[in-house]
Formats: sequence, C-alpha cells, structure tokens
Amino acid sequence: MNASVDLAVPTGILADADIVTLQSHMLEEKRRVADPGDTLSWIISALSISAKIISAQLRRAGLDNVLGSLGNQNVQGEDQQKLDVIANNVLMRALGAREGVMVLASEEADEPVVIAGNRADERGYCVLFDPLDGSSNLDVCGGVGTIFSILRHDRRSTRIADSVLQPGARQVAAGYVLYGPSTVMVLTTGAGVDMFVLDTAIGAFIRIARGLRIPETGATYSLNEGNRASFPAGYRAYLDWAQANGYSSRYAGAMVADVHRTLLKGGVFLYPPTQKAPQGKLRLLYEASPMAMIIEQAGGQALAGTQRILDIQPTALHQRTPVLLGSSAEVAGVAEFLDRAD
Ligand code: P6P
Repeated sequence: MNASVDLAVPTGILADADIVTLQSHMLEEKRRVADPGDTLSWIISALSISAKIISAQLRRAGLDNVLGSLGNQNVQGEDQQKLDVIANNVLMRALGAREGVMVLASEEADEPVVIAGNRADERGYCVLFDPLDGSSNLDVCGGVGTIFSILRHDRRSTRIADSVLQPGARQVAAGYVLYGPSTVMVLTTGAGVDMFVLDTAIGAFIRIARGLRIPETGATYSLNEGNRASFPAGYRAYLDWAQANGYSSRYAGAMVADVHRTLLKGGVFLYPPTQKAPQGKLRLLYEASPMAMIIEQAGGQALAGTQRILDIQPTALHQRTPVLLGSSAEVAGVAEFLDRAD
C-alpha cells in the first residue's frame, strides 16, 4: 500500500517516493523469483555490502595511497591496479561466506573458485564478476564499476567449476555498480531493470527507478575511435553514416559508465573486433552477458556481430566477444551495415 507521507518540507528521498531499500526490493522480488532459503537475496546482499566497501575505498584512494598499479599483470595480460586486487578480495570474502554460493569467478582470477564443502549435485549459484571495470580510469578520477552475473549451479556439470560456462540467457540475475558522483546499482532478476542509489548518510541503497526502459533511439555512438583503422568494414561504414547524420560520440573508456549512459539516454555502445583483439576485447561471461541481460530487460538489443550475446555458448572463462548493444533501432541500424559488409 502506498501510504502518502504528508511532509511539511519535502526532503531528499522522503520527498515523493516510498522508501524501498535494496533489501526490501529483494523481499518483494521473492514473490516472483523462486529463491529457497533466500539464497539469491543473500547473494545480492553480499554484492551490496561489497559495493559499499569498494565505494568507500575509492573515495579515499588518493588519501590512502592505493592508486596506481601493482606492477604486475593479471590473467588478461592487463596491468593490475592496486584497487583491482582490493575490490576482488572484498567480493571474494563477502560472497564466499554466503550459503548457497557454489562457484565464484572473477576477471582477476585465472580459474573459477569452487567454494569448499559443496557437492556437484547440490543446488546453489555461481557468481561471476569484474570487480573493478575500467580501473585504468582510477588515477584520473574517472567512472569505474563492478559488473556481476548470477547463474544457478548446473548440477549436470562433471566439474563444479565448469558450471560457470552457461549461456547468458540462463542468468538468474545480473547488474552493475557505477562508482561515479554517486554510487548507483542497476539490477535485473529477469523482470525488468531497477536502479538504486547509495545513500551514504544511512548506508543503504534506495530504489529510485523501477522498470527502467532504454529509449528506442538515440543519436549517440560510444566506441574507441582510435581503433577505427582496424575495425571490420561494416563498422567503418556505420561510423561514416553516423557522422554524416549528426550523431554525437561519447566514450568514457569504462564499459559500466558507457553502458549506463546508453541505458539512460539511448544510443549504441560498441567494442568491435580490432587487430589487437580479433575476438573483441570485452569478456563474455562477466562483462558482455550481464550487460546484455540488463539492456534486453530494458527493451534494447545486445549482439556480438549479428548474433545475440545471450545465446553464445561459452567455452572458456575469460573468452572475449565483440559487443554491440543499446537502443533497438540503433543496434538494428549498425547490424544492417555489418550484414551488408559480410
Ligand atoms: P579501450 C576497461 O579496461 C575495459 O575493459 C572496459 O571497461 C572498456 O569498455 C574497455 O576496456 C576500454 O578499452 O581499448 O577503449 O581502452
């Protein structure tokens, strides 16, 4: 029941909305998503706590001397930032302690981590994440984020660790946290997309949008044009068309920031194949698939070339994929150029 709150002077979140925290949101979701033992809610709670800790660490990064790289490379061959490791450890510890978590997989870990004490035939969940996406933006105070994907453990897998190799269409939930001027969580459990903002005064994520829909169109494209020379012909033909038709270019260099803008304002985000990354740079399981679920749940489209990202059957934890996602009409427009060029 939406009891109206009669306030003399509307203040902040009390002004005009019921106060729904992430926790109460998950209780509402319980009626729709079968979640024996509230396991999924507990996993979302662990992600929420992790996001609060990581957000606090990022706000103090320059003061606590945790900026910069560790001087080594992760499994991706990318310079590992100190905060990549800190964020990864926070998520591993928060999620590893939750009952019902069978496997954790991270961009920062070579192999999936099988949580001890589980048998292959047990019911449970796999949680995959990129702990700090876009971390190279940290030193310049740019937007960074955490991306997460939640799958039911596949009890048919011979090795528990192989359970993470499921198509994105089988995700139970997915989302991201954007650490920007405010800390925002965007989440779907399969029935639309909801958005929460962290109220640091009370340490709670408050729901500010329910059933987010991506605009059908948007005259903005988002990709790293520095790679233009090595894009396949179809992408270059699309860029020529977009620039001749008044499109704007926006690119933050962090997938979470670029996808969040695309979700709210419309347009299209792309990471095409390049000479350096012939399969694309972005990782399928913990970047492309969760973002594809969010965008599709908001009414958009998410493709790898002309194939639906959520239909791809993964074969390796860190496999990469080209990404084309955003407003349906805009994605269809790009796909037309790709089809013509094939
Ligand atoms: P480039 C960040 O390193 C990341 O994985 C994504 O967050 C981002 O979209 C992409 O790589 C940026 O890559 O080659 O444009 O710097």
